[in-house]
Amino acid sequence: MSRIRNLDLRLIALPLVRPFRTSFGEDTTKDAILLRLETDVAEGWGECVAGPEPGYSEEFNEEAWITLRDHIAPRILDSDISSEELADALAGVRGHPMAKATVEMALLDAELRAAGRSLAEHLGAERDRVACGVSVGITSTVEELLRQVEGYVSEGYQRIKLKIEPGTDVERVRAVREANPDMLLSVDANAAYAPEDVDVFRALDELELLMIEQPLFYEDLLQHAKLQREIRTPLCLDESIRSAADAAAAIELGACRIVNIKQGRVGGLLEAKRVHDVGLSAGVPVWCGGMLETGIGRAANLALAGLPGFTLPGDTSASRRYFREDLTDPFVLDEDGTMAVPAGPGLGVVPHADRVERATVRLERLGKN
Ligand code: OSB
Ligand code: MG
Repeated sequence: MSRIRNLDLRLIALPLVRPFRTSFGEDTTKDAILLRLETDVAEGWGECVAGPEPGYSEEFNEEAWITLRDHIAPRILDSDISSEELADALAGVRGHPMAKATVEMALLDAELRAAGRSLAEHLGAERDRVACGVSVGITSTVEELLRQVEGYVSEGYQRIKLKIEPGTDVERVRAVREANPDMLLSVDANAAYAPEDVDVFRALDELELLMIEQPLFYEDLLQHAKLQREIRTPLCLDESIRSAADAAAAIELGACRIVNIKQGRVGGLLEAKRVHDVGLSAGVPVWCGGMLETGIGRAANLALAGLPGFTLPGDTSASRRYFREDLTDPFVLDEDGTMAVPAGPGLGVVPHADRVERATVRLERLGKN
């Protein structure tokens, strides 16, 4: 057992190659908290998936920073708590899954680095390459959307996901479908619709979509179950699934037929694996979502996506889809639309110190020295 000596909290801002617009907002930079954790024997890195605004979920950077500094750090600093024991050690902090997941990622990275084992191996990954899709933001025109989609298709992405919102939906999706008749195509509403919008979903139901992601309010499993009974296209839940228990409930209720797994949303990689296990034993396909992560969080996502139940292409896109220069060596899409699962110890990546420095907006060191 090794002692957790200190934690560096860092807020970074990294320019995106193009603005990313969803039904809840637009980002032009990736603003994220990075955590560097140091034990007696190793260092580990974690990336928090919260953004600057509480638009996707309740958590946001300023709040996650305070949670990490004032409520999480005091419970683990100078202790020899392991990643397995972390959830219990943090049980006194309700909620805040994204903040908790950040520490778990860094602790796993440090432990596995010390042990010389990869995260993928530790989680039970069975693949060394994973199928990748791409999430396309809401554009100002349909022409621009078609142009972006064409670019991603030519790069080899195996599935295209279009962000939609009320008023920017059926017509756009139909245009993309007509230009790409055989493409695996899905849509993501980020909870922007109401049960009364059922006609939109009936129209989308004609477009041979792989899935419709999070159409309705994030706390409403019942309405998702009712909508799923009205259409053939599988519903996929993202925001609504915050734990393995949520996944089991949603599946049993018939609220979804596919689950998007994001380690940050469910409180960490270990719970993400349990969500995967629920899907696998119920015969429900899962896939790895994304939150525009830098190479640090991307490495963790790829390790997770190597598990056997991840049978659909993930939002695990290449570094160049997001950043001109990633914080790590770039993740590259192979021509066949797959990406390699990192095989080195821990996350298998280390951020470049100079790039991290340049992107840093704020730094706070916690613990001794
Ligand atoms: O709903 O999946 C989402 C990005 C930020 C917040 C929510 C979502 C997304 C994406 C992008 O769709 C996925 C990615 O490429 O990382
Ligand atoms: Mg989503």
